[in-house]
Amino acid sequence: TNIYNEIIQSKVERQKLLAILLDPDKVVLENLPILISKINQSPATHIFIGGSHVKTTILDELIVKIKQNCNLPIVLFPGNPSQISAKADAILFLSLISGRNPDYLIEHQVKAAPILKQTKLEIISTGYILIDSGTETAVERVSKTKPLDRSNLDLVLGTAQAGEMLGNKLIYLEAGSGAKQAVPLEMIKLLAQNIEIPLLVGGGIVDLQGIKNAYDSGADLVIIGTAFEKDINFFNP
Ligand code: 1GP
Repeated sequence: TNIYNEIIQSKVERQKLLAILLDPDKVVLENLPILISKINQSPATHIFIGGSHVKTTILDELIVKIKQNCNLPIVLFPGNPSQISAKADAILFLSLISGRNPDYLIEHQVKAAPILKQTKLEIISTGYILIDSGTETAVERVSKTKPLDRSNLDLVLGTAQAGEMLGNKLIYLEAGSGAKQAVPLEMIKLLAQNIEIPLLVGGGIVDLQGIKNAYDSGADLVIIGTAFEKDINFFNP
């Protein structure tokens, strides 16, 4: 299967997608069976794995264990080239286009390319746009880049469109994990109406209504990390 083609197909059919983001540093392997059963009962369509400062050496093991009991595609969402595992299905090959730090625009990608060539991972180039959420998030701290102003819609749109023109296959609009405020809905609307490629939205979405609002505004895929991490019953009906 080709994960990107399935995302495109879902967009065409207006079927909304949901990714649960697991931070491998925070997953306790003993708790994995219950975590996986909760994921299997949830509406999730994808598992994203990553974080800004993953130090784990258990990444391969974690992915293998998830795959034993869960059929969802596993997509790496790496903070740096050490967070690559050939055991996953795909990788968001990120470029932090809201920032002006060359390390996160091209340097890490140059280091990652030969490693990725050794794997069968599906490479999904992704324009990653960090939006200000009021307080500093891990992405901002680790990448040493400034997020884009929440009110500067023209700049955010120009950034997304440039990302698309550069050949990115996805745009990921990010408030940052655990953000106090999610991305503004009018920003999602504006981007959804003015780019062709699928729009991913995450960061600071803490309830089911927040997910619905993002979908209604035009997000094709929503990422939930912290809310599910804090409450394993987050998706219970
Ligand atoms: C972070 O967008 C994801 O990259 C998810 O954020 O942890 O706030 O859900 P949360």
